[in-house]
Amino acid sequence: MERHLAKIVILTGAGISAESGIGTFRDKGGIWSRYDVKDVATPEAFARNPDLVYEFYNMRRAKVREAVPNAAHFALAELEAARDVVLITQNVDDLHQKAGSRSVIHMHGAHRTALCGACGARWDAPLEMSRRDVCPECAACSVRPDVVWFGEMPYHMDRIAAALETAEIFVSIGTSGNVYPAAGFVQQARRFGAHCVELNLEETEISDGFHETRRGPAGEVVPAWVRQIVG
Ligand code: BJW
Repeated sequence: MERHLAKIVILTGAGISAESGIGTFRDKGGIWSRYDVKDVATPEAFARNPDLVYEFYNMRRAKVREAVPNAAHFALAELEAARDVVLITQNVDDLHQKAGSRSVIHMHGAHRTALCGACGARWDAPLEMSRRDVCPECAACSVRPDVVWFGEMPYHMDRIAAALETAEIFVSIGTSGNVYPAAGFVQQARRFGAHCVELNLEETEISDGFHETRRGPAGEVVPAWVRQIVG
């Protein structure tokens, strides 16, 4: 395989933003140890108690606005400038864009946009979202965070499937492999012949599916891996 010319598909998860001060979900002290998924990250939770869900995302949106990218985000932006890269993130922060990545597929949505649950319009999210907000397109009071909750279909699945089918290298960075369909991407990419690499602080649920695993903080292992690819 001509590694230097390969098409590289990258999947990132919460671990890549950990060193930027954004908490992960399932690590010790993570978001799901402080909040019950069923209270804040399902459509049913939003229907039952929208104020709690708005508060949860307002708090996280405010934190993300202050955050700055780390060496791992910058290394991936450098890689994108030098090679054929498709960058898929499960994260709803904008640290890849802040680091200079131009084309990012946000499969679980983004803090920076608001979504109208009635007409599907999107616009820049206000810092504080509330049930009083009105859609600028259709005037409905159905404004919600533009994120994918459990039981909802992740975004851009067609583009992602096409990328996985043509990947020569698939790299999974800082994701625990607990949440599908993202946790199944390594198997998809592998089936189509990609060399699969996992970069993570620890072993994960899906480590066995990779040809190669490297352990360590993203801020160290990602720049090292990128240097090896770019030369
Ligand atoms: C470091 C580090 C450092 C730390 N350096 N590394 C039964 C079986 C199979 C599937 C299902 C099932 N029952 C239900 C399902 C489906 C369900 C699912 O997967 N459930 C499982 C929990 C069982 N999935 C869905 O509902 C999804 N939709 C769906 O499946 O639609 C149908 C469909 C079918 C077929 C094809 C296509 C579609 C929707 C999932 C939505 C997930 N939403 C969330 C919230 C988004 C908004 C928000 O941010 O609030 O997405 S949940 C949360 O988990 C968030 C994340 O993106 C996602 C993944 O988490 P991630 O990124 O992996 O974080 P952690 O915390 O888990 O891991 C961090 C990792 O970093 C760890 O490994 C650390 O070691 C590492 N790390 N510091 C490097 N410094």
